[in-house]
Order: sequence, then structure tokens, then C-alpha cells
Amino acid sequence: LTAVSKNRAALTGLSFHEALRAEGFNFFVGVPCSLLDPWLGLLPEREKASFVPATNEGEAVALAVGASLTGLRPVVYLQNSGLGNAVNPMTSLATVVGAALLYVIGYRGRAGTSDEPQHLLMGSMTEGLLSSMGCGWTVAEDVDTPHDLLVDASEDLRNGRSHALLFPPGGLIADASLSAEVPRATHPGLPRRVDHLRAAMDAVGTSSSVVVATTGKTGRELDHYAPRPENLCMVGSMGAAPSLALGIALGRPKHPVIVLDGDGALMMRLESLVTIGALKPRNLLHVVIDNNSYETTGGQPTSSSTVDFAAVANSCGYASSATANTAQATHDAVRAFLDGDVRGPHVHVALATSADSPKVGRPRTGPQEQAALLRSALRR
Ligand SMILES: Cc1ncc(C[n+]2csc(CCOP(=O)(O)OP(=O)(O)O)c2C)c(N)n1
Repeated sequence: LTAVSKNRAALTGLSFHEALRAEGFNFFVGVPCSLLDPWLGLLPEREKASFVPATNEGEAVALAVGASLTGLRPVVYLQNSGLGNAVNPMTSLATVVGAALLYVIGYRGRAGTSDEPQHLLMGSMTEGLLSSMGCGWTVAEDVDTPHDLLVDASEDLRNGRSHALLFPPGGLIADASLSAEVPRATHPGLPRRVDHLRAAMDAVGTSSSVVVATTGKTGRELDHYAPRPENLCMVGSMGAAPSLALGIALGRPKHPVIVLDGDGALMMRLESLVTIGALKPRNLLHVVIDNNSYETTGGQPTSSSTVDFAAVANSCGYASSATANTAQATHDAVRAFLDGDVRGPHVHVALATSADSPKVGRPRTGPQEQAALLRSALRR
């Protein structure tokens, strides 16, 4: 335990994990939040057999309910933005079968604090939303020890009520001595996300194609390296970029639309492949930068290494697909699409390392302003 200010204490990832283990929790499933990374970074090694990276938070809840029916004691981890994906199975599965679950939630956008625009509404709703779903909650800065943190949670769970531990920024801190435990930077020989992105944007050049970037660092890098009015950098709504791009492609069938997606985001809403494959927009190029990780939130692993996105897209009805491991191939794929040599919907899977790209800031243009710029670019 480390006191970071007078009324506030931060738990280390390891002390929190040990407290969970001491309370009997033995199954860990969810989608990461960077605020939880000091703890999540320990799970792949320490909990090899009982750690499940889920594709979205709703899937994680259902999986935890199933595990709880076998006597396992699951913990579901998520960012509060992911409560949006979890509400249905929380309200119409967990409560219906009487499964009480422990949630560990990264608490973004808490009322009275400043945060990114996509976190503000959910931040102000989080405590009320949990309460209205019958879920108890504890804010992890109001406690002194890992054990204290779990007192109300354990009591709720004993009474058949779910409970959420809410970690605001700084609520969990890394154990300096343990950083080597965390396996990072998969596939070091491959290009980085930023190399694929810059190659794609180099091919876009001065064309007026719409470019939609997925949530996280992809959008930040697009704004940093190739700012243009025809870009839309998604800031929240993880996984929704291809569907948003599909809507634009349908509304402007003659205008090229390119979506720069991530493996974590695509798996969170794999259903977008189904609708794109069914509607077959010729003007849509889907670039998936697959770095086998949630790099934006700390490099936690995804399950993409066992997924062939090109084959999935093909079987959903995409016109064509390719998987490549060089930035040049990504450049050439974008060029071929813009030159009309490759017709959409085409998926280009760009294999990447999860090694850090240079840090860039958040998009300077806010989401509403970006949407307004795009609207007027599309009117021209
Ligand atoms: C519903 C939801 N859950 C979790 C997050 C937190 N989050 C933001 S970006 C990100 C990782 C995205 O991974 P990927 O699409 O593979 O892109 P990468 O960061 O690896 O480039 C996560 C988990 C979020 N924004 N929304």
C-alpha cells in the first residue's frame, strides 16, 4: 500500500491481486482498461490457466456466469465505457439466473473530474447505472488496504448481490519490481501500427477519400501524422468504426471510404463483417492492423493469433481479402483500391508488432468538430 496523498491511497497491482486470491477469486475474464493495467499486466503469467481475454464486456459477463455455475469464483474486469456492452447480460442473464459477480472497473470520466469527451456521460452515469442494476459498488480510493476494499464486495456476494470495485485514475499503481513479468511486444520483426498507418496515408495522398480510424492510438496517430478534413478519429465506441464507415459508404456510394481498424476493436464487434459482407459496398476498404494486442491500454494480449480475419471476411461475403506483413503491402493495397484495381469490400490484414510506437497526443480537433468538417467535406 502506498499513500499518494492525505485522503487517498493507491493499491499496487500485486497487493490487489493477492487480496482477490485470498478471498477465493480464481477466474479472470474481461476487456482491459489502461487504469487497470498495473493489475491486468500480471494475469497472463500468474493466472495462465484461469485468465480469459474476452472480445467484449458482454461476452465476459456471460462467460463469468457460466464459470460461476461450475463453482469457480470469477472476476469480470472492464472499463466503465464497456458497461454499455455489458448491460444486457448483466440485467437479463446474471440477475435472471441469480449469479452474483465481482466487477473490477476502470472509472473514467467520474463526475467532477476532467477526462476525454467520450468518457464524460458514462462517467457521470456509472454509479447510478450500477445501483439501478442492483449492483453494489465501492470506489477504490475511499479505502486504506486491499482487504478493506473487498469488505463490502464480499458481503454483497454472500448475499447474492453483484458488486463493482471502481478504480479512478491512480487507484492502482504498478509494482516497479514486477515490470519484467509482463510479456509485451509480440512479433518484434513486424512493422509497427504506425508504420502501416503512415504507409496507408501516404497512398491516400491528396485524394478526398474518407478515412475512419478505430478507437485508441490509431485515431491519435491518424490525426498526428495525416490530419485532414476527411478523417474521423473514433474516440469511444470501440469496435464501431467499420459500421460507421459502412454507413458513410452507403450514403456516398461513389466516394472511397477506408477504415483503419484494430484486431481488438474488430473482435469486439465482429458482426460488422457480416453486414459489410452482405451489403457489399464497392467503395469500402477495411484495413485491419493486427498487432495481437490491446496496445492502447498497455499491450494486453488479444486472441487474434488464432483468427484468420481474411478468411472470416471472405466467408462473410467480402469481395476479396489479403494478409500482409510489410508496410509497403499496406501502401500498395490502398493504392490499388483508390486506382480501382481492387474493388470493395476488401479486407487488408496488416500484421504488426505490438511494440510501442512513438507517443503522440490526443486528436487536437474534438469529435464534434471533426464530424462537422467531414459533413462539409462530403457535401462538396
Ligand atoms: C467498450 C470499450 N471497452 C474498452 C475500451 C478501452 N480501450 C480503448 S482502446 C482499447 C484497445 C484497442 O485495441 P485494438 O483495436 O487492438 O488497437 P491497438 O490499441 O492495439 O492499436 C481498449 C481496450 C473502450 N474504449 N471501450
